[in-house]
Amino acid sequence: MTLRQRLQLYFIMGSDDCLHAPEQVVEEALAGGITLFQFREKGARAHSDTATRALALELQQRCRRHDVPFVVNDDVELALAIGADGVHVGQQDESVAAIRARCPRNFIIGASAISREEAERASREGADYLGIGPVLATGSKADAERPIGLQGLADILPFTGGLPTVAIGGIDASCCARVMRTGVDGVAVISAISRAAAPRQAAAGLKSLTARQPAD
Ligand code: TZP
Ligand code: MG
Repeated sequence: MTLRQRLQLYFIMGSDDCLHAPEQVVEEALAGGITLFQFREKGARAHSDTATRALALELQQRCRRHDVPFVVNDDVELALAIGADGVHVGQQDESVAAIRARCPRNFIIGASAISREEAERASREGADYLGIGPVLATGSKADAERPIGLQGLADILPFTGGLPTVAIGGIDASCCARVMRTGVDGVAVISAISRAAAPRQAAAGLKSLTARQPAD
């Protein structure tokens, strides 16, 4: 499967995002068909360093059993130490160029972008994919910027240098099909799965809504 295909249903989660045990939520999300997982441990209830590493290893093993790539948010050292498949960085984190210079060639580097300029720079620096947003209002990121909307998303897509793209921010089953019609390769969600009463069913529903039809 190509990275572009892997972006179809990108689940992001840390312990603070979950209503149930993180291991259980990830297992259900995997059973529901997520195609990529990002470990993003932040917030008030986030674990300490030792516990973070232990949880990362536990979730990584579960992803491996389902052949789903495991990416770490922000923390390049943790990602390298545990042999993660890659890292995802925002604009405040280490630059894509610096990470590219010190990581194995097949290490996936994802970058966040909220504007044409950020998308162009990440692409120039060697990012493997772009996470664009927040598209809609989100309750899952304390310092989130103002949402760009579906039109804002569509306006950035021509400037991604052909990189695979995933939309993020406030996406759930009610808007997923509209988001996909902008031309992104997939959607990245936290709460639509992590806070769902039934994460497996939530993931499975999003999976079918993100499936490309032959005519697309
Ligand atoms: N980056 C931009 S929006 C966001 C991140 C990490 C949070 C997305 O969470 P949700 O619950 O899917 O809106
Ligand atoms: Mg970050």
